Amino acid sequence: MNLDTRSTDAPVPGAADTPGSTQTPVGEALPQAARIGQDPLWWRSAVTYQLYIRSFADGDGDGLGDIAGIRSRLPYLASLGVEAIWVNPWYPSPQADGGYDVADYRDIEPAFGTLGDAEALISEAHELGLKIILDIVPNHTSDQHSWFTAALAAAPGSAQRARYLFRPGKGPDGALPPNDWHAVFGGPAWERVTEPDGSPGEWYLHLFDPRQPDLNWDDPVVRAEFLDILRFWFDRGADGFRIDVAHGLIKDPALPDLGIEEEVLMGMPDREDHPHWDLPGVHEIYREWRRVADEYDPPRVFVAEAWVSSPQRLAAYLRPDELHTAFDFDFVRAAWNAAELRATATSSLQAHDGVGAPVMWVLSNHDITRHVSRLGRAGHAVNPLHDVDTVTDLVLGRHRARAALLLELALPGGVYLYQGEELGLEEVEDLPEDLLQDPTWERSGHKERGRDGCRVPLPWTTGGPSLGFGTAAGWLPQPAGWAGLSAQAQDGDPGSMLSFYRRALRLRRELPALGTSGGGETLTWLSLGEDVVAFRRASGFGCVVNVGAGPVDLPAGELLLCSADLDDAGRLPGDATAWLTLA
Ligand code: TEU
Repeated sequence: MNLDTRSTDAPVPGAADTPGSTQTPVGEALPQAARIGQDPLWWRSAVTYQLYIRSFADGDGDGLGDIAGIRSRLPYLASLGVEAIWVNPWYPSPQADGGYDVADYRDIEPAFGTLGDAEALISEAHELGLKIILDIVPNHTSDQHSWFTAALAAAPGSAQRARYLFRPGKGPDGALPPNDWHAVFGGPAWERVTEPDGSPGEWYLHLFDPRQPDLNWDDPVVRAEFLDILRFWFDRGADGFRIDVAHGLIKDPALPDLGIEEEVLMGMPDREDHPHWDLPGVHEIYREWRRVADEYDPPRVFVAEAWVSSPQRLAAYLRPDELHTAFDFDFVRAAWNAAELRATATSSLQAHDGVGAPVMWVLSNHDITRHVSRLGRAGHAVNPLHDVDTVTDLVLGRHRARAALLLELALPGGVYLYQGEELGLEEVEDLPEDLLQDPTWERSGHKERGRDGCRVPLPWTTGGPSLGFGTAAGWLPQPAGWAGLSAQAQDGDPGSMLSFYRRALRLRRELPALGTSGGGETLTWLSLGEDVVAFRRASGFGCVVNVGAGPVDLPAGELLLCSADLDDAGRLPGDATAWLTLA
């Protein structure tokens, strides 16, 4: 596609004009929570807070976060000003991959609580006006799921094995894997089983860890099971689902070799005709899911985690009869560079507009290096999601993180925040090797440390064995400096990151140009200099991001919020964002 990266005053489509969308400002007098609670299109513009349950708050003192911890912190989330929460997988699981190895999709991991606790959390969130999104993992189950243990006990060719992707090996004794695919966490994507009679047997596919066997989505039993799981949680009040690895469910039935010698850990699909990422067959699955979501009142919603090769391929998941939203990972990957940020926002907005869907902007999640660290890397020509760079300037990173927040909150669409970013937490890059739990560490042969550094338990207070995370030490240790970054330390300090997040989120709710359901709005880029990303939205709202090092003049207007103090001449300093009402 032709990306318009010029800094012109040409209008760019923003949130789309879909048949169901509303352009009327909804209930301005109501508190945001009530407003969101009543708006069936809340998902088009909501700010959603991601809860990595293991690391959010530990209610029972076992070192692991849990539902009791979340319930105790709901008032904090409501006062932060978010409108929805997304909870990472909380189902019974051996925790081989932080809960993304699900053993039972209709219950709660005992270490996290009970089904009753989950139901209580859902209703308490709703009482506070917060929507709640759960996480569904359809690409694979745990190897401890009853389906997989049954498959291992059954014979090759059985109905039980047909739910997964079992194949004979290659070579005279079948001792070689069926093809050359690599697992995302490292090593081959196939594991050989021992048959019930003790002989070496078939192989099964696992695109992630061997303890996460891939399901066979060509089996109607698998399809029916997941429709029922959706209903199970929708019936209990869940407002929607985040879909894990939404682009991975269908594989080329010929299972052709990839022909790639070198492993690309946590890599991106690098070609449009990839044999196991983003195959056209996934779309029929989501059309079926959409019909289930639409049976409910209000309709339930989906957000896809889909790592695909272009904004157009992402938008294909968001056609009106498919999913509602998807994370915008192009924005996550964009370098701190005006041309690149503008090009990324433009292409994302245009592609989404083509299908009438809002963009979901993201800076961090539980899989990628925290953005305070990414934005604090020396150079910033690139913005690696995983690599560790020894030169990280956290002061600069936090400075830019504030600017980046105002940018994403000002763009049309919704925003996902990752727990702890409101405290300005950095990636923890020096966790002792013997504590690392991400399967990537072992599976990569200790080449990649993995994602534990963004999953360290949150600091709530300035003291205690885990800085208020719980009454005991947390499952990963926190850096000493996090006492000063705790919610307690930042609460009431007007200059803190936490206060800044609260202010920005409040203003987003109050300004008529921002945080509405959208519909037919255009965003107009303004030319304010080579290092400046600037745009105008409805009602004369303006956002100016200075990604350069030196100060720039602001356009005439009333300053609403700034991520840093203006200089003595009233100019916007480097690495800062201003919100204004343009004159
Ligand atoms: O992540 C999917 C994942 O690992 C992608 O980052 C991957 O690089 C991509 O699919 C390749 O195209 C999800 C979860 O967010 C993660 O925590 C889990 O470990 C993973 O799925 C397996 O369930």
